[in-house]
Amino acid sequence: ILDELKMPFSRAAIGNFFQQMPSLGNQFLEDALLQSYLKRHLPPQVLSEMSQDCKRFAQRLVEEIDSLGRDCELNPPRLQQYDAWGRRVDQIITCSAWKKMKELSAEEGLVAEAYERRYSSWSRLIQVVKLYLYSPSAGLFTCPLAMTDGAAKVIESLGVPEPLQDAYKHLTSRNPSNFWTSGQWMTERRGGSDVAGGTETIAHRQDDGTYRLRGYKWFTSATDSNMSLTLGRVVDNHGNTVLGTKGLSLFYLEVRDAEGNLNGIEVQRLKEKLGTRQVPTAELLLDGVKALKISPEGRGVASISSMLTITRIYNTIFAVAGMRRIINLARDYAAKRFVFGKLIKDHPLHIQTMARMEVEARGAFLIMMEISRLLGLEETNMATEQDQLLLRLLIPVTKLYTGKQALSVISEGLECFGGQGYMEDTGLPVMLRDTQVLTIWEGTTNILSLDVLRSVIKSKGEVLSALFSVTQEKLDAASCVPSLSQAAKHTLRALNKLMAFTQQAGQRGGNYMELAARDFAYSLAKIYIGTLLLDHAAWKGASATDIYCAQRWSDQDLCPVDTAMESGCYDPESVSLDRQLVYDNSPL
Ligand code: UCC
Ligand code: FAD
Repeated sequence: ILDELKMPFSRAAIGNFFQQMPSLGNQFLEDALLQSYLKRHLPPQVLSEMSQDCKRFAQRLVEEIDSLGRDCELNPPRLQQYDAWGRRVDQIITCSAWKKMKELSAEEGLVAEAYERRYSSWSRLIQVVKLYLYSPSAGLFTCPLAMTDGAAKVIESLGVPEPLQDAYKHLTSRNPSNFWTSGQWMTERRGGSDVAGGTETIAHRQDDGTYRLRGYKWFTSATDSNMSLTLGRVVDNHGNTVLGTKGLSLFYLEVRDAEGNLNGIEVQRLKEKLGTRQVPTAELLLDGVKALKISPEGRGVASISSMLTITRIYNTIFAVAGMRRIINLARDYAAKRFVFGKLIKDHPLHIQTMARMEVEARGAFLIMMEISRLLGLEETNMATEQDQLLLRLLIPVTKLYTGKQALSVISEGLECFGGQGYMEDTGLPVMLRDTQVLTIWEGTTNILSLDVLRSVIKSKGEVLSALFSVTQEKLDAASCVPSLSQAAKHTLRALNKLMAFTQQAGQRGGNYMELAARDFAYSLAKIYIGTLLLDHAAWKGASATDIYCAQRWSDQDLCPVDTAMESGCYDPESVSLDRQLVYDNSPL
C-alpha cells in the first residue's frame, strides 16, 4: 500500500480515489409529498393496504426491476425481416428483460388495478402511484402499458361489446400468460397532429361484417403488441370515402393470427430514434388487415379520445416520475461528492438549484394526482359535473406542462452530476433522451394548447368556470392561513388577471385566442398548480416544507398570458412581424 501511495500512477494503479456512485433507495418511503398526499386523502384502511404493497413494490424496483430497465436500454429491439431461407417473417426481436417487464406488469396488476376497482374511486389513483414508482425503472415499458390501458378504456366506454370481451379480459389480466398489450396506430405520413387531414388508410367491408384495412402507418410504438386500435376510412359501395374527421372510423385488430402469422401487416422498418430506443417503433404497411369496426362510422376521432386521455396521463406520470428520480439520485450524490473542501450538499448555491427543481417536481406531482383523483371519480360514477369539466380541461394542460418542465428539470439534474451526468454508462443520459419525446407524441405542446381551447369552446366556457370557481375557493381558504396569505393573494391576483384576459380575448376576433393558446395553457397550469400547493400546505397535517414550497411557487409570473398580452404579442400585426423574424434572410 505504501508503494502505491508513493507511485499512484503506475501500470498497476490508476489512482486511489473512486467516486461513490449515487444509489437508489426505496422510492415510496423517500417521497415526502407522496406520503403526505396519501395520508391526507386516502381512507385509513385503503392507505394501510396500498402502502404495504407500494413499499414492497418499491423494494422490488431496487432489487430487481431497475436493472431490467437498464437491460432494455442496452439491448434494444431489432427487426428480422427474412428467415434464413428467404421467407418474409418480420419478427421484432426483443430482449428477455422486455419480456419480463410484460410478465411483471401483469403480476403487479399495473393495468388491472384500475379496472378491478377494489378501492372504489381510489383505484385509479393507487394504480397511478404504482406506475409513478415503476416508470423510471421500467425501460419504457409504461409506453405499451399506456396504450393497453387506453385500449381497455375505449372498450369499456363502448360497453365491452361481445366481440371485444376476450380482448378486454386479456388487457386487464393479472395472469402473465394471458396478458395482452395494445398499440395505438393513428399517425400516417401526412399527419400525426392533423389526423383527420392525414389519414389515407381505407377499409373495405367484407361479407362477414369484418373489414380489410389498407394503408401505411408511419409511427407505431410497441409494435410487438398483441392488438391495436387504429383509424381508417370506410369505402362505400361506389368506392368513395368521406374526407376529414367525419370520414374516420375506429378499428380493432389483432396483430397476429392463432398460428402466429402477421395479420396482413408488413413491418417496413424500425425507426431510428433519439430516445425511447427500448421500445420498437415501426412503420407498417397494412395490406388487407382483418379488422372490426368498433365505432359508429365517422366517429373515429371522438371514440379514440378516451384512449388519448389515458395515454396523456401516462405521459404525465413519466414526466413527473422522471423529475422525482433525477432529484432523488442527485440528492444522494450531493451527499457523496466532496469538492472545494466540503460535500456538494453543503454548497448553498447547489442546494438552491436543487430546491428549484424540487418545487417544480412537487407542483407537477400534485397536478398528476389531481387528474388521477378526478378520473377515479369519473370511472366510478362519483364525479360531479364540475369534476368532469375540470378533468377535461386539466388533461391537456397537465400533459403539455409536465412534459416541458420534465425536460428542463432532468437537464438540470444531469448537470448536478457534473461530467458524470453526461456519461452513458452511468445510466443518466438516457433519462434526458427519453424525456424529449414527451412534448411530441400524444400531441405536441401547440396541439394540446389548441385542445385546451377546443374544450373551452365545446363546453361554452363551462370548463373555465369550473376551474375558476374551484381555484377561487381553495385560494380563499389558503389566504386565511397566516403563513400562506401572501402567496395566496399573489395567486388570486394572477387568477383575476387570467379571468380578465379570458373576457377580453372572447371579444377579440381573428386568431387572437389561437396565438394566445400556449401562454393561456401555461397560465392555467401555473395558477392551478400554485393553488394545489397552497391547498396542500393549508392542510393541518402539512409540514414546514409544504408551506415553503407553496410560497416559492408563487414567486414566479403565474399569468404569462397577461404579460404577453400587455406587450402586444397577440395583436394582428405580430403575426407578420413574427413571420419576418423567423424567415429573416431566408429565400422562403
Ligand atoms: O403518439 C402516440 C404515441 C404512442 C405511445 C404512447 C405513449 C404514452 C406515454 C407513455 C409514457 C412512457 S399515439 C398518437 C397520438 N396522437 C395524437 O395525440 C393526435 C394529436 N392530435 C390531436 O389531438 C388533434 O387535436 C386531433 C387529432 C384530436 C384533431 O382531430 P380533429 O378530427 O380535427 O378534431 P375535431 O373535429 O375537433 O374533433 C373530433 C371529435 C369531436 O367530438 P364531437 O364530434 O362529439 O364534437 C371532439 O370534441 O373528437 C373530439 N375530441 C376530443 N374529445 C377531440 N379531441 C378530444 C379530446 N382530447 N378529448 C375528448
Ligand atoms: P406535425 O403535425 O407535422 O407537427 C410539426 C410541428 O408543427 C409541431 O411543432 C407542431 O406543434 C406544429 N403544429 C402542427 N399543427 C399546428 C397548429 N395547428 N398550430 C400550431 N402548431 C402546429 N403515433 C401513433 O399514432 N402511434 C404511435 O405509436 C406513435 N409512436 C411514436 C413514437 C415516437 C418515438 C414518436 C417521436 C412519435 C410517435 N408517434 C406515434 C407519432 C406522434 O404522435 C406524432 O409524431 C405527433 O403527434 C406529431 O405529429 P407529426 O409528426 O405529424 O408532426
